[in-house]
Amino acid sequence: MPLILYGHPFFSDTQKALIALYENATPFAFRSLDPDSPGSAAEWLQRWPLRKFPLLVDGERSIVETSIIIEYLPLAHPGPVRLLPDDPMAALGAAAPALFYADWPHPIGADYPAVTAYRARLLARPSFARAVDEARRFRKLFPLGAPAGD
Ligand SMILES: N[C@@H](CCC(=O)N[C@@H](CS)C(=O)NCC(=O)O)C(=O)O
Repeated sequence: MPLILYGHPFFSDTQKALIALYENATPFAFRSLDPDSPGSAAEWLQRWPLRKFPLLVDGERSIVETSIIIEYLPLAHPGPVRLLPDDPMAALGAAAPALFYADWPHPIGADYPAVTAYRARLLARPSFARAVDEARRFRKLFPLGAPAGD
């Protein structure tokens, strides 16, 4: 049975789980929790009454919490791309998609070229670019408006 991921494409926690799955081309079915897919929400609430997403379902097992999902995937469904560095301290520093969204209300600016370049490298990564693209139609949900450049 393929993995099932429940989440909303515009939310950063969901995007982190999507990126982890895309990185290794792990087969999964995505159940989007947006108003156009009411069946998915009903299914999700049945599986996880605490109403938090993302939720990964692997057969009989439900995995919640983004970081646990990202730790679970290499153990249960390993692929060629390492999702976490060996150094546990380095593993605490996930930047995407938080850095992506942080720039919208507070542009990082020319004073921080390394951060700007890091953000650009993240966006150039196919797994993250795909997650960003798939969420594009939800940008109207961002109260302050999304910049045209991204
Ligand atoms: N620490 C959790 C946070 C999950 C979480 O709060 N998700 C939000 C969306 S990003 C949610 O489910 N909100 C719905 C609610 O709180 O009812 C994780 O990383 O998975």
